[in-house]
Amino acid sequence: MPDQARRFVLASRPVGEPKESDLRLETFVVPAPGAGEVLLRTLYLSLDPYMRGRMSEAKSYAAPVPVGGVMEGGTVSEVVASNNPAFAVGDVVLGRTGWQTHAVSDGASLRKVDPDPAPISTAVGVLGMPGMTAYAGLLEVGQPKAGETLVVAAASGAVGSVVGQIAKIKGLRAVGIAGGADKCRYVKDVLGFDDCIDHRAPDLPGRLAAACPNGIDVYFENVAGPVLDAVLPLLNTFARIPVCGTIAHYNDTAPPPGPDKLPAVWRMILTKRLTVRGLLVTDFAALHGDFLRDMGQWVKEGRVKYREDIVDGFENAPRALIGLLRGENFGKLVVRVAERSK
Ligand code: NAP
Ligand code: FER
Repeated sequence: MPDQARRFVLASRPVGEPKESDLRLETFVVPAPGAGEVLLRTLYLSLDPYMRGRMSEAKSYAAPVPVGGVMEGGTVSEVVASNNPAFAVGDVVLGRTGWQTHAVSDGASLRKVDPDPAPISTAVGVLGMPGMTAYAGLLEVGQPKAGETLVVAAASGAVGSVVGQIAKIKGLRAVGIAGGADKCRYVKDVLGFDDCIDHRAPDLPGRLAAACPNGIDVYFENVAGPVLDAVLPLLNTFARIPVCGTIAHYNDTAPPPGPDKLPAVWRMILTKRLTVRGLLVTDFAALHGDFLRDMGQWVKEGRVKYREDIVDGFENAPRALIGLLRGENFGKLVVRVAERSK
C-alpha cells in the first residue's frame, strides 16, 4: 500500500467559536516530487490567531481558505526526497505548507532553518513570524523611546512576550496584561516586565492605572475589547498605537452591546494627537535581515526569553486552535507532527 499522509481541510465556516467538526481529517497518498521539486515531511505546525480569520468569509487582507481546502499554516519540515539541487535530504526548512503531514514544494517559498541559535521550532515563533511582528511593530510603528511606558496584552504569548522584552532592551517601562496569575507571574519574573495585570480579575481599569503612573506612550494592540477600554483614558499626548490584532473579537458574531464608542475615540485621536497604525508583518520584509541578526543575538544571550506550548500529535491541532482563542495556550502554540529522522 502506498504511504498515507494526513491533512485537515475546512469542513464548514465557523459561527462564533470554531468547533472541532469545522475541520475534517482526511488521508491521501504521499505525493511524489516532480522535476525541480522536494517532498517535505512536516515536523512542526504553527497555530496562530490569524487562522480564525482564514476560516471566515469576511473580507480581509488575505483570501479565505475555501470550504474543502487544506487549512493554511506555517510549518517546519524535513526534506525527505529532493529533485531540487538547492535542497538535500535531511535539510530542515520553513514553509507555508499548511495543515498536512506531507507536501510537495518547488522550493521557491522555502527557507532553510539555521539550527543555531535555538531549536528549529522557533522558526515559527520567536525567530519567525510572531517575533518579526513584535520587532517591526514595536520598533517601526511604536517608535519607542527610553523612559516611556509601553503596554501590551497577550503578554505571555508569541508576539506580546517579545514586544515587552524589546521594550525593556530599549529602556522603557513595560507593563503586560495577561489572563491569570500564572501567566502574570511568568511575565514579570521570567520575562522581566515591570508589571503585569490579570485582565480576568476585577477592576482592570484601576489596576492598570496604578501600574502606569506616568500614563501610556505606546500601546501595542493585540486584543481590543475591555483591555482597550482600560487603556484609552491612560494614553498620553502623542502616544503611538501599533494595531496588530484584536483577538478578543475574532469569534464575535455581532457587534458588542452598549453605546457606540467610535465618536469619542475618534475625537480622542485628535485631541491627544494619537498615531494609530495597522500593521501586517509582511509589510516589513525589508527589516527581516535586521530582525534575524538582532533577535538571534538576543535569544542567544538570553536577553529575549521564549516559551513554547507544544501539543503532541497532528490530530490534536483543531482542539489546540480552539484553545488558543480562549487563552488556553501558555507561550507560542506549536503542534509537534513528527520527530526528525536521525
Ligand atoms: P498568543 O498571544 O500566543 O495567543 C493568543 C492569546 O490571546 C491567548 O493566549 C490569550 O492570552 C489572548 N486572548 C485571547 N482572547 C482574549 C481576550 N478575549 N482578551 C484578552 N486576551 C485574549 O498569540 P500571538 O500569535 O502572539 O498573537 C497575538 C496577537 O497578534 C493576535 O491578535 C494576532 O492576531 C496578532 N498578530 C498579528 C500579526 C500581524 O501581522 N498583524 C502577526 C501575528 C500575530 P491571555 O490568556 O493572556 O489573555
Ligand atoms: C501574514 C500577515 C499577517 C501572516 C500573518 C498575519 C502568516 C497575521 C495577522 C493576524 O494575526 O491578524 O502574512 O502570515
